[in-house]
Amino acid sequence: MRRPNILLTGTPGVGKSTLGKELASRTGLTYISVGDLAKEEELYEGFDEEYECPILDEDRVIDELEGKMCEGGVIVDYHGCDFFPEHWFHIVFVLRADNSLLYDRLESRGYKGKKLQDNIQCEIFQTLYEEAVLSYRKEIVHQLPSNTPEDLERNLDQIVQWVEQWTKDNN
Ligand code: DAT
Repeated sequence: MRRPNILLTGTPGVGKSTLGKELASRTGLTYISVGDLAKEEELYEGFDEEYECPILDEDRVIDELEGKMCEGGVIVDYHGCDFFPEHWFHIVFVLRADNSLLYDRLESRGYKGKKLQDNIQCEIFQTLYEEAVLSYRKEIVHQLPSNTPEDLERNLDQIVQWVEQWTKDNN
């Protein structure tokens, strides 16, 4: 049976992994965090001194995921979206959170100084939304508010419904 691939993107802290894991458990799709995958498989090509984090080796990430993406039924979570092959995804969700909430979430994750400020700016300038609409057909890119538990529940309901409809239409 064919199943769709979903991309969850947005600034760190907007709620991608929270939504992605719950979505996987409700739909049976496979959740993949690109950040976690890169850590496990060491898919890096150097170290960014300014942000004190390793630099993702995008080509190796693509090689690593290609087989699974061809099979379908994958939920990909990453705070970037312009390097994935466009044909991988049937739908793209950009999660959005209010600045003050995001600030608190990132601060409690231990972000501070420039890293914290830059991530808040990334959300203010809707960097990931712009990246998504430049990288995918506009019709498949959707923004989702991700501020409250009610938002989470609403997003889950909507996406579960979409997955069921897609699966019906494509089998
Ligand atoms: P991301 O994967 O985008 O970095 P996350 O899923 O780890 O984000 O969530 C960051 C924090 O925010 C975490 O403590 C859970 C909380 N959170 C996520 N979605 C939320 C929502 N809709 N309402 C309230 N809190 C949320």
